[in-house]
Amino acid sequence: MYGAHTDNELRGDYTKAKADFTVEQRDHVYGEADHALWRRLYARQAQLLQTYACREFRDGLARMAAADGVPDLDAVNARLVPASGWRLVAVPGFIPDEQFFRHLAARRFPVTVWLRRPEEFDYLVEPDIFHDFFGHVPMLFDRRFGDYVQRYGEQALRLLPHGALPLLARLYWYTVEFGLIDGDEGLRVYGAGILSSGGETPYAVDSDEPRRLRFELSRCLRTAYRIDSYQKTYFVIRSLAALADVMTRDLSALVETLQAQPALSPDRLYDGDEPVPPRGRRLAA
Ligand code: HBI
Ligand code: FE
Repeated sequence: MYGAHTDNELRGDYTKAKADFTVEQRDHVYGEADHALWRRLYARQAQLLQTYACREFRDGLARMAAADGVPDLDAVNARLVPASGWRLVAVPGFIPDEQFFRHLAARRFPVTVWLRRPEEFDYLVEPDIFHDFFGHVPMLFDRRFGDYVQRYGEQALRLLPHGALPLLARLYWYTVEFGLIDGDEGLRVYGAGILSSGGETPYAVDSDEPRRLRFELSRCLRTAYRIDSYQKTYFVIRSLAALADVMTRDLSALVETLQAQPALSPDRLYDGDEPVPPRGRRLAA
């Protein structure tokens, strides 16, 4: 997916972007074909949610009322701001790390304005409005998750000048993008990269192929990730409150220690890992 290329060949129109890289969504025109594609994307993912998405995601999605076409960000803000203090801002696409973290730290979530083409129904490299909106926004209705992302933005902004981007990007990747949770409904998904993908949603929860590990902050910060295939390792949190708690401590010292250590491979287990079984092999309650 994305994470490595901020410099060349970005697909969006950056000519009208302001200093903070935001644009006006109304300057981007969606045609009837875009709305039709949106409805198809939405319908496919919505049908997977009841069994795969965590409750907070399902609740958030229901509050967005965005099944009928490409959503208007301001209309969603009218519900999102009172619910959790988060606000959506439109961006041309991938934006520089510092600006991205600045938005998160201020409880503003950047949403790409353009929608993929029909031939990219299943896969695209850069985040589009379907990934950003359908994948990320439902969870932002949850205050605890929103606190986690804001605190992540604050710490990332502070640690970025110290060369911490590789570590910070892994943490975002394995939680906000590809996170799993096992709460009272069993193993479920909260990560946007999974929930905006038709193929990876069942794979992440049911397949015997990838490793699923109990979330541990330093293990996660050290683990390299794949951008060209489904993940080989997922990290499983116990609750969103526990995730938010992780980010209340100052990560400076930990990051400095881990920067001196080699990255871990996503393709194998290490001593001390605590595997979590796929849902398919779990005993009935
Ligand atoms: N910009 N639009 C957008 N979306 C992202 O997810 C994003 C970004 N810029 C930087 C960035 N992500 C990375 O720094 C994080 O994934 C760590
Ligand atoms: Fe994303």
